[in-house]
This record gives sequence, structure tokens and C-alpha cells, in this order.
Amino acid sequence: MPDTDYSSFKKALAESKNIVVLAGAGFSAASGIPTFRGAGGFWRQYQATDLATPEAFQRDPVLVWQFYQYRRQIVMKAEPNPAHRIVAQLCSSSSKLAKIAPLATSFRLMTQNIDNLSTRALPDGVSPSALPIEIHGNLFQAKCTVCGLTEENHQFELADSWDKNQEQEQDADTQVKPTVKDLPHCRQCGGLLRPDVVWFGEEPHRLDETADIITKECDFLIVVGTTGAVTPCGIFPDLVRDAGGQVAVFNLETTYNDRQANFIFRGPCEETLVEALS
Ligand code: BV8
Ligand code: ZN
Repeated sequence: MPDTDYSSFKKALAESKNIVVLAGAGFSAASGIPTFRGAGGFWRQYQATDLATPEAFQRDPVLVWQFYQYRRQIVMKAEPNPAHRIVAQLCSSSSKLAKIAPLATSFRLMTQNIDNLSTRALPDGVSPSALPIEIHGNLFQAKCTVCGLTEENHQFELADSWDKNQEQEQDADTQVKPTVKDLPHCRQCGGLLRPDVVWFGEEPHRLDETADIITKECDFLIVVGTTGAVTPCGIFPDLVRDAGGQVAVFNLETTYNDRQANFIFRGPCEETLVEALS
């Protein structure tokens, strides 16, 4: 039966060497970012998984860019929440980490989220090793569909004809729909840019690196705010347990990862995770 006691969690953490946090959409929920399968997971009449695929982009690149533009607009107004902040502190401060895990040589974040909030929670000038591994990419990165050039893209460089109030769903059909020529294009070759995020059916970013960390180094995996429904991240808890590590699950409700959990903390991670890691 998984343990639900914070003091035994903290004791286990204090004996761990390579701690990994695996985050999902629930990690950013307190920042006001809609999760995938919750009520906010719908956009107009679509499920996100109807739009987060290469086929959807092939079929209607304008609609897919509107979907990501809508999410960028929400994220740009959002702030990191206490869960982002405590994980960012432990990723970037060895002295703070030593207080809760004196034997730890690494504390890393792997996030399925593309909202950049975990990076924004970090202090300026951190070492690259403190940055999150963004397994599913980043909303503020674009990639050329022709030459593969990738570029950061923080301001809304989308054409003026772009509807600035996409969230007003009721008048979605009355707006002038942008065309492909209004979409962002590559400054190097003129090719159409796509959001540099991992769509369903595509290989996650840094997969070999994350697989090595999970199977060869991680001895304590903290899974936060994810259903565990999406692979390959959804099987990381199994891999850590198979390698003799421990797993803790922080979620509002049951998840596919609960069966692998040594610890389960039911509740909002912006509270439970802060309690557990303080
Ligand atoms: C791959 C980026 C192979 C884009 C995302 C059939 C057909 C085709 C494919 C498949 C198939 N069956 C399985 C697959 C594989 C597929 C998959 O898993 N599909 C699922 C739907 C079954 N996976 C893939 O395609 C992956 N690629 O397998 O490639 C390969 C491998 C090697 C080499 C070559 C090829 C790629 C998957 C990546 C897809 N992209 N995001 C975008 O965001 O638009 S996934 C997307 O879902 C997000 O990243 C999200 O994080 C992720 C997982 O969802 P959750 O994080 O769990 O979010 P959700 O809303 O579901 O749940 C929120 C959770 O938070 C809930 O549990 C809730 O209770 C909790 N919560 C809410 N608030 C709080 C909270 N918890 C705590 N506190 C709170 N306050
Ligand atoms: Zn190009």
C-alpha cells in the first residue's frame, strides 16, 4: 500500500542520490493553464489531441497555429506557481537541495509541458544543467518545416490579420480566417514554420538522454500532475521501479502511475509538493 506520510517521504528523499521530477499539465494548473483532459482541455469544439498531430498541421496549418497562438496568449499572462518555484530552487541551488537531500548529486526536472513556466521560475544565469528537459518541446520555439531551422519566438510575430481575441469562442466563425501566408515563415529559406513541440506520433525531444537518466541514474522519481496516459513518459515510473528506484505520485486524482507508487499525495501539487519538498 503506498505511503501517504510526508515524514517517510522526506526520509526516503534524504537517502536519494539522483532525484527526477516528471511534470505534466497539472503542474501548471495553478498558473491558470488549461490541462489537456480537464474542462479547459477543449478549444472551440476540438480536443487538443485532434490538433497536436502532424496530420492536423498538414490538413489545416492555420487552425493548428491558432490553437498554439491561443495557448501562447494564456501562457504569456500566466506566472509560475509555488510548485514551479520550489522545483526551480532545488534544480538551481545545491545548498537548498542539500537541506532536503544531503546525499543527492542531481535534482532534475523533466516536463511534458510546453508552457516555459518552469524555465521562467528559475533565477537568471543558472547553469544549463538546472534547465528543465522539455520532452514535448516549447510553445516559444518554432521550427522550419523545410530547412529545420529552429528559433526562439517570444513576441507574437503572427500577422496583423490574426484574431487577437481567439478566446471569444462565440464569434469564432465570424472572424476573417488568416491564410497560410499570414503564418510565420523561416527567415532563412522562407519555408512555413511550425510550433517546435512534439505532436502525437512524433519522437519526444532528448529521448535517449532522458531514457538513460531514468533507467541508469534516477533512484527517486517524483511524478507531478500527470495522468500517466501519454507514453513514453507514462512508463518512466515502471522503469525507475524496475531499476530499484522509488516513485512518488502527486495528483488530485488517481493516475496510471499509482500502481508503481511507493508514495501517493492526493491534493493540489502547488500545496502538497511544497509541503513535501520544504
Ligand atoms: C511517441 C505537446 C513514438 C503538444 C504532448 C495510438 C496512435 C498514435 C500514437 C499512440 C497510440 N497509442 C499510444 C500512442 C503513443 C502516444 C500516446 O501516448 N498517446 C496517448 C494519447 C495514448 N505518444 C506519442 O505519440 C509520443 N510519441 O510515442 O513516439 C516514437 C518513439 C521513439 C522514436 C520514434 C517515435 C509523443 C507524445 C507527445 C504528445 N505531445 N504535448 C502540446 O502540448 O500541444 S502530450 C500532452 O499530454 C502534454 O504534454 C501533457 O502534459 C501530456 C500528458 O497529459 P497530462 O500531463 O497527464 O495532462 P492531462 O490534462 O491529461 O491531465 C492533467 C493531470 O493533472 C490530471 O491527472 C489531473 O488530475 C492533474 N492535476 C490537475 N490539476 C492539478 C493536478 N495535479 C496536481 N495538482 C493540481 N493542481
Ligand atoms: Zn527554413
